[in-house]
Amino acid sequence: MLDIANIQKGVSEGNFLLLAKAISFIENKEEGSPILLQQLQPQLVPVIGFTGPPGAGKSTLVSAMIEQWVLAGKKVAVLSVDPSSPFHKGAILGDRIRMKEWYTHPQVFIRSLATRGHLGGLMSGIIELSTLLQSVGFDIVLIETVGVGQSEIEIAHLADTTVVVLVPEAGDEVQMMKSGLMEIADIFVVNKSDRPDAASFANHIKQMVMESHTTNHLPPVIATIATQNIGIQELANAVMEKASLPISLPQKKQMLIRKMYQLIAAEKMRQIDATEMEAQLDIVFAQPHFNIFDFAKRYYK
Ligand SMILES: Nc1nc2c(ncn2[C@@H]2O[C@H](COP(=O)(O)OP(=O)(O)OP(=O)(O)O)[C@@H](O)[C@H]2O)c(=O)[nH]1
Ligand SMILES: [Mg+2]
Repeated sequence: MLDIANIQKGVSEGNFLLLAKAISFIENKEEGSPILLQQLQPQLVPVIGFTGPPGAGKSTLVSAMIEQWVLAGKKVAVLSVDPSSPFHKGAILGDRIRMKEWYTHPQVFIRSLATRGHLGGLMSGIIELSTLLQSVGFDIVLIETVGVGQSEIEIAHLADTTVVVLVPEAGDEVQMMKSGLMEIADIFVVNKSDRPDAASFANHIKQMVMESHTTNHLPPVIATIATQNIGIQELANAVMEKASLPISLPQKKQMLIRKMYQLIAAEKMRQIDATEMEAQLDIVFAQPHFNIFDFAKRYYK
Protein backbone atom coordinates (compact mmCIF):
# COMPACT_ATOMS: atom_id res chain seq x y z
CA MET A 1 0.00 0.00 0.00
CA LEU A 2 1.13 3.55 -0.70
CA ASP A 3 1.85 4.87 2.74
CA ILE A 4 4.94 6.65 3.94
CA ALA A 5 6.13 3.82 6.20
CA ASN A 6 5.98 1.31 3.33
CA ILE A 7 7.78 3.67 0.95
CA GLN A 8 10.46 4.23 3.62
CA LYS A 9 10.84 0.50 4.12
CA GLY A 10 11.35 0.03 0.37
CA VAL A 11 13.95 2.80 0.22
CA SER A 12 15.84 1.36 3.18
CA GLU A 13 15.98 -1.99 1.37
CA GLY A 14 17.04 -0.42 -1.92
CA ASN A 15 13.68 -1.20 -3.52
CA PHE A 16 12.23 1.92 -5.13
CA LEU A 17 9.09 0.41 -6.63
CA LEU A 18 6.67 1.99 -4.16
CA LEU A 19 8.51 5.30 -4.30
CA ALA A 20 8.21 5.34 -8.09
CA LYS A 21 4.51 4.55 -7.76
CA ALA A 22 4.04 7.32 -5.21
CA ILE A 23 5.73 9.79 -7.54
CA SER A 24 3.45 8.90 -10.44
CA PHE A 25 0.48 9.07 -8.08
CA ILE A 26 1.47 12.61 -7.08
CA GLU A 27 2.40 13.71 -10.61
CA ASN A 28 -0.94 12.52 -11.95
CA LYS A 29 -2.76 14.24 -9.08
CA GLU A 30 -4.64 11.06 -8.35
CA GLU A 31 -7.32 11.03 -5.73
CA GLY A 32 -5.65 10.75 -2.35
CA SER A 33 -2.41 12.37 -3.46
CA PRO A 34 -3.04 15.57 -1.43
CA ILE A 35 -3.49 13.37 1.65
CA LEU A 36 -0.21 11.60 0.98
CA LEU A 37 1.53 14.97 0.66
CA GLN A 38 -0.07 16.25 3.84
CA GLN A 39 1.43 13.34 5.75
CA LEU A 40 5.01 14.14 4.78
CA GLN A 41 7.46 14.94 7.55
CA PRO A 42 10.60 16.07 5.71
CA GLN A 43 13.90 15.57 7.55
CA LEU A 44 16.83 17.96 7.47
CA VAL A 45 18.08 16.51 4.20
CA PRO A 46 20.07 18.88 1.99
CA VAL A 47 18.54 19.67 -1.39
CA ILE A 48 21.31 20.60 -3.79
CA GLY A 49 20.60 22.13 -7.18
CA PHE A 50 22.96 21.81 -10.15
CA THR A 51 22.17 24.23 -12.90
CA GLY A 52 23.98 25.38 -16.02
CA PRO A 53 23.90 25.46 -19.81
CA PRO A 54 23.16 22.35 -21.88
CA GLY A 55 26.11 20.03 -22.13
CA ALA A 56 28.17 21.75 -19.41
CA GLY A 57 28.72 18.38 -17.76
CA LYS A 58 26.12 18.55 -15.00
CA SER A 59 25.14 14.89 -15.27
CA THR A 60 28.77 13.77 -15.43
CA LEU A 61 29.47 15.85 -12.30
CA VAL A 62 26.37 14.58 -10.52
CA SER A 63 27.39 11.04 -11.38
CA ALA A 64 30.86 11.59 -9.93
CA MET A 65 29.39 13.19 -6.81
CA ILE A 66 27.02 10.26 -6.36
CA GLU A 67 30.01 7.96 -6.25
CA GLN A 68 31.55 9.95 -3.40
CA TRP A 69 28.37 9.77 -1.36
CA VAL A 70 27.56 6.15 -2.15
CA LEU A 71 31.03 5.15 -0.95
CA ALA A 72 30.32 7.08 2.25
CA GLY A 73 27.22 4.90 2.72
CA LYS A 74 24.68 7.57 1.84
CA LYS A 75 21.43 7.24 -0.07
CA VAL A 76 21.11 9.73 -2.89
CA ALA A 77 18.06 10.85 -4.87
CA VAL A 78 18.32 12.78 -8.14
CA LEU A 79 15.59 14.77 -9.88
CA SER A 80 16.53 15.66 -13.41
CA VAL A 81 14.59 18.60 -14.83
CA ASP A 82 14.54 20.08 -18.32
CA PRO A 83 12.15 23.01 -18.23
CA SER A 84 12.81 24.27 -21.74
CA SER A 85 12.05 21.32 -23.93
CA PRO A 86 9.05 19.14 -23.14
CA PHE A 87 9.49 17.08 -26.31
CA HIS A 88 13.26 16.94 -26.35
CA LYS A 89 14.41 13.80 -24.66
CA GLY A 90 18.10 14.44 -25.36
CA ALA A 91 19.11 15.37 -21.84
CA ILE A 92 17.26 12.44 -20.38
CA LEU A 93 18.80 9.98 -22.82
CA GLY A 94 22.17 11.57 -22.11
CA ASP A 95 21.61 10.99 -18.40
CA ARG A 96 20.83 7.34 -19.06
CA ILE A 97 24.32 7.01 -20.46
CA ARG A 98 26.10 9.40 -18.10
CA MET A 99 24.54 7.99 -14.95
CA LYS A 100 24.17 4.43 -16.25
CA GLU A 101 25.89 2.74 -13.34
CA TRP A 102 23.57 4.40 -10.85
CA TYR A 103 20.22 3.52 -12.38
CA THR A 104 20.19 0.11 -10.76
CA HIS A 105 22.17 0.88 -7.61
CA PRO A 106 20.28 0.24 -4.34
CA GLN A 107 21.52 3.50 -2.77
CA VAL A 108 20.56 5.70 -5.73
CA PHE A 109 17.22 6.80 -7.08
CA ILE A 110 16.99 8.84 -10.29
CA ARG A 111 13.87 10.37 -11.76
CA SER A 112 13.38 12.69 -14.73
CA LEU A 113 10.71 15.34 -14.68
CA ALA A 114 9.22 16.60 -17.90
CA THR A 115 7.40 19.89 -18.29
CA ARG A 116 3.72 19.22 -18.41
CA GLY A 117 1.94 22.33 -19.48
CA HIS A 118 3.04 25.39 -17.59
CA LEU A 119 6.15 26.12 -15.57
CA GLY A 120 4.07 26.58 -12.42
CA GLY A 121 3.10 22.91 -12.60
CA LEU A 122 6.74 21.93 -12.89
CA MET A 123 7.72 24.16 -9.97
CA SER A 124 5.05 22.75 -7.67
CA GLY A 125 5.95 19.24 -8.86
CA ILE A 126 9.56 19.77 -7.86
CA ILE A 127 8.49 21.05 -4.43
CA GLU A 128 6.24 18.02 -3.93
CA LEU A 129 8.79 15.45 -5.06
CA SER A 130 11.78 16.95 -3.27
CA THR A 131 9.76 17.05 -0.04
CA LEU A 132 8.73 13.43 -0.58
CA LEU A 133 12.37 12.43 -1.12
CA GLN A 134 13.38 14.29 2.06
CA SER A 135 10.77 12.29 3.96
CA VAL A 136 11.50 8.71 2.96
CA GLY A 137 15.09 8.09 4.02
CA PHE A 138 17.45 9.71 1.51
CA ASP A 139 20.49 11.54 2.86
CA ILE A 140 20.90 13.89 -0.08
CA VAL A 141 18.55 15.16 -2.79
CA LEU A 142 20.04 16.52 -6.01
CA ILE A 143 18.14 18.51 -8.62
CA GLU A 144 19.74 18.86 -12.05
CA THR A 145 18.25 21.66 -14.17
CA VAL A 146 19.24 22.41 -17.74
CA GLY A 147 19.60 26.02 -18.80
CA VAL A 148 20.44 29.45 -17.49
CA GLY A 149 17.27 31.40 -18.23
CA GLN A 150 14.79 32.91 -15.83
CA SER A 151 12.78 29.72 -15.34
CA GLU A 152 15.89 27.69 -14.57
CA ILE A 153 16.86 30.31 -12.02
CA GLU A 154 13.45 29.96 -10.42
CA ILE A 155 13.91 26.21 -10.21
CA ALA A 156 17.44 26.54 -8.83
CA HIS A 157 15.97 28.81 -6.18
CA LEU A 158 14.03 25.89 -4.71
CA ALA A 159 17.26 24.20 -3.59
CA ASP A 160 19.00 24.92 -0.27
CA THR A 161 22.36 24.98 -2.01
CA THR A 162 22.83 25.94 -5.64
CA VAL A 163 25.80 24.87 -7.73
CA VAL A 164 26.15 26.76 -11.01
CA VAL A 165 28.10 24.75 -13.57
CA LEU A 166 29.85 26.70 -16.32
CA VAL A 167 32.39 25.83 -18.98
CA PRO A 168 35.19 27.92 -20.47
CA GLU A 169 33.97 29.96 -23.46
CA ALA A 170 30.54 30.36 -21.85
CA GLY A 171 30.48 34.00 -22.88
CA ASP A 172 26.72 34.28 -23.25
CA GLU A 173 26.08 32.48 -20.02
CA VAL A 174 28.29 34.93 -18.19
CA GLN A 175 26.16 37.71 -19.60
CA MET A 176 23.05 35.96 -18.42
CA MET A 177 24.51 35.41 -14.99
CA LYS A 178 24.37 39.11 -14.47
CA SER A 179 20.62 38.80 -14.66
CA GLY A 180 20.18 36.46 -11.72
CA LEU A 181 22.42 33.42 -11.56
CA MET A 182 25.03 35.44 -9.74
CA GLU A 183 22.72 36.01 -6.78
CA ILE A 184 21.56 32.44 -6.38
CA ALA A 185 24.88 30.61 -6.82
CA ASP A 186 26.37 29.25 -3.61
CA ILE A 187 29.15 27.50 -5.50
CA PHE A 188 30.52 28.01 -9.02
CA VAL A 189 32.01 25.14 -10.94
CA VAL A 190 34.20 25.66 -13.98
CA ASN A 191 33.92 22.24 -15.55
CA LYS A 192 35.87 21.03 -18.60
CA SER A 193 38.95 22.59 -17.09
CA ASP A 194 40.98 20.41 -19.41
CA ARG A 195 40.28 23.08 -22.03
CA PRO A 196 43.06 25.55 -22.74
CA ASP A 197 41.40 28.78 -21.61
CA ALA A 198 39.94 27.31 -18.40
CA ALA A 199 42.22 29.09 -15.92
CA SER A 200 41.55 32.57 -17.29
CA PHE A 201 37.82 31.83 -17.41
CA ALA A 202 37.87 30.74 -13.75
CA ASN A 203 39.69 33.93 -12.85
CA HIS A 204 37.10 35.94 -14.70
CA ILE A 205 34.32 34.26 -12.67
CA LYS A 206 36.23 34.88 -9.42
CA GLN A 207 36.50 38.53 -10.37
CA MET A 208 32.77 38.73 -11.03
CA VAL A 209 32.03 37.04 -7.72
CA MET A 210 34.16 39.58 -5.86
CA GLU A 211 32.55 42.51 -7.62
CA SER A 212 29.01 41.38 -6.99
CA HIS A 213 29.29 40.27 -3.36
CA THR A 214 29.74 42.61 -0.47
CA THR A 215 29.93 39.95 2.25
CA ASN A 216 33.17 38.25 3.15
CA HIS A 217 31.60 34.85 2.54
CA LEU A 218 32.19 34.54 -1.20
CA PRO A 219 30.88 31.59 -3.21
CA PRO A 220 33.86 29.38 -4.05
CA VAL A 221 34.83 28.88 -7.70
CA ILE A 222 35.93 25.28 -8.21
CA ALA A 223 37.69 23.93 -11.30
CA THR A 224 36.70 20.40 -12.28
CA ILE A 225 37.22 17.85 -15.03
CA ALA A 226 34.20 15.68 -14.41
CA THR A 227 35.21 13.03 -16.93
CA GLN A 228 38.51 12.49 -15.10
CA ASN A 229 37.17 12.81 -11.56
CA ILE A 230 39.32 15.90 -11.01
CA GLY A 231 38.06 18.46 -8.51
CA ILE A 232 35.17 16.24 -7.43
CA GLN A 233 36.38 15.77 -3.88
CA GLU A 234 36.81 19.51 -3.48
CA LEU A 235 33.33 20.10 -4.88
CA ALA A 236 31.78 17.46 -2.62
CA ASN A 237 33.47 19.10 0.38
CA ALA A 238 32.27 22.57 -0.63
CA VAL A 239 28.71 21.30 -1.11
CA MET A 240 28.64 19.56 2.26
CA GLU A 241 30.19 22.56 3.98
CA LYS A 242 27.52 24.86 2.57
CA ALA A 243 24.74 22.35 3.24
CA SER A 244 25.78 21.97 6.87
CA LEU A 245 25.67 25.70 7.58
CA PRO A 246 22.66 26.44 9.73
CA ILE A 247 19.85 28.18 7.85
CA SER A 248 18.67 31.26 9.69
CA LEU A 249 15.02 31.61 10.59
CA PRO A 250 14.42 34.53 8.18
CA GLN A 251 16.07 32.54 5.35
CA LYS A 252 13.93 29.54 6.14
CA LYS A 253 10.85 31.70 6.14
CA GLN A 254 11.79 33.27 2.80
CA MET A 255 12.14 29.82 1.28
CA LEU A 256 8.78 28.72 2.65
CA ILE A 257 7.12 31.86 1.30
CA ARG A 258 8.60 31.24 -2.15
CA LYS A 259 7.33 27.68 -2.10
CA MET A 260 3.91 28.75 -0.84
CA TYR A 261 3.46 31.14 -3.76
CA GLN A 262 4.45 28.40 -6.21
CA LEU A 263 2.03 25.90 -4.70
CA ILE A 264 -0.84 28.35 -4.54
CA ALA A 265 -0.26 29.63 -8.08
CA ALA A 266 -0.12 26.10 -9.50
CA GLU A 267 -3.32 25.12 -7.71
CA LYS A 268 -5.14 28.24 -8.90
CA MET A 269 -3.99 27.64 -12.47
CA ARG A 270 -5.17 24.06 -12.27
CA GLN A 271 -8.65 25.25 -11.32
CA ILE A 272 -8.92 27.11 -14.58
CA ASP A 273 -10.21 25.12 -17.52
CA ALA A 274 -8.05 26.46 -20.36
CA THR A 275 -10.39 25.25 -23.10
CA GLU A 276 -13.37 26.89 -21.44
CA MET A 277 -11.41 30.10 -20.91
CA GLU A 278 -10.35 30.22 -24.55
CA ALA A 279 -13.91 29.57 -25.70
CA GLN A 280 -15.14 32.42 -23.51
CA LEU A 281 -12.40 34.65 -24.85
CA ASP A 282 -13.51 33.92 -28.43
CA ILE A 283 -16.92 35.25 -27.49
CA VAL A 284 -15.94 38.36 -25.58
CA PHE A 285 -12.85 39.72 -27.26
CA ALA A 286 -14.68 40.55 -30.49
CA GLN A 287 -16.97 42.81 -28.52
CA PRO A 288 -16.34 46.55 -28.92
CA HIS A 289 -15.66 47.31 -25.26
CA PHE A 290 -13.57 44.24 -24.49
CA ASN A 291 -11.31 44.81 -21.53
CA ILE A 292 -8.79 42.20 -20.42
CA PHE A 293 -8.94 43.11 -16.73
CA ASP A 294 -12.68 42.85 -16.68
CA PHE A 295 -12.44 39.46 -18.37
CA ALA A 296 -9.65 38.18 -16.10
CA LYS A 297 -11.73 39.10 -13.04
CA ARG A 298 -14.06 36.20 -13.80
CA TYR A 299 -11.21 33.85 -12.91
CA TYR A 300 -10.07 35.49 -9.68
CA LYS A 301 -11.52 33.61 -6.79
N1 LIG B 1 36.47 17.46 -22.02
C1 LIG B 1 35.56 17.30 -21.07
N2 LIG B 1 34.35 16.81 -21.38
C2 LIG B 1 33.44 16.69 -20.40
C3 LIG B 1 33.72 17.04 -19.06
N3 LIG B 1 32.61 16.82 -18.32
C4 LIG B 1 31.68 16.34 -19.15
N4 LIG B 1 32.16 16.25 -20.41
C5 LIG B 1 31.45 15.77 -21.61
O1 LIG B 1 30.49 16.74 -21.98
C6 LIG B 1 29.34 16.11 -22.54
C7 LIG B 1 28.07 16.55 -21.83
O2 LIG B 1 28.09 16.05 -20.52
P1 LIG B 1 26.76 15.92 -19.62
O3 LIG B 1 27.21 15.48 -18.28
O4 LIG B 1 25.73 15.13 -20.30
O5 LIG B 1 26.31 17.43 -19.57
P2 LIG B 1 24.95 18.02 -18.98
O6 LIG B 1 25.26 19.40 -18.51
O7 LIG B 1 24.34 17.09 -18.02
O8 LIG B 1 24.08 18.06 -20.30
P3 LIG B 1 22.49 18.34 -20.40
O9 LIG B 1 21.83 17.60 -19.27
O10 LIG B 1 22.13 17.79 -21.75
O11 LIG B 1 22.33 19.81 -20.31
C8 LIG B 1 29.60 14.61 -22.47
O12 LIG B 1 30.09 14.17 -23.69
C9 LIG B 1 30.65 14.52 -21.38
O13 LIG B 1 31.45 13.37 -21.52
C10 LIG B 1 35.03 17.55 -18.76
O14 LIG B 1 35.35 17.93 -17.62
N5 LIG B 1 35.88 17.68 -19.80
MG1 LIG C 1 22.36 16.26 -17.97
